[in-house]
Amino acid sequence: MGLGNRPHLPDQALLFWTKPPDDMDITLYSRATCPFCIRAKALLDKLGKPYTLHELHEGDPELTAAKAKWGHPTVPIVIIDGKLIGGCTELENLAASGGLR
Ligand SMILES: N[C@@H](CCC(=O)N[C@@H](CS)C(=O)NCC(=O)O)C(=O)O
Repeated sequence: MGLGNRPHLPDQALLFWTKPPDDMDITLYSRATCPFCIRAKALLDKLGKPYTLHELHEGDPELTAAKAKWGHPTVPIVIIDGKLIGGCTELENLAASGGLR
């Protein structure tokens, strides 16, 4: 099916549709003690998905800048191919829909 004929899909599914999962460029902004961050990293590790990790501290300027840049007030901040996916919940939803195989 050509891309013009694709059914209506949410953004996360569309990401999977248009790009093979193995080519995904995954970046995580995280705090080491954050349970949601631990969950997100454990999921990616379990799936064997490589990712770039920015393990930061509360008040770290890089974390403050990332929250502002992506408009996402909590950690983890999950970026795939330069696009904000969301946090741990959205990452888990993406995985559950087959988008992270
Ligand atoms: N729904 C979010 C919840 C994330 C969340 O609540 N993270 C906490 C830390 S565990 C947080 O960022 N709190 C504010 C902060 O640390 O600045 C997700 O699934 O990622």
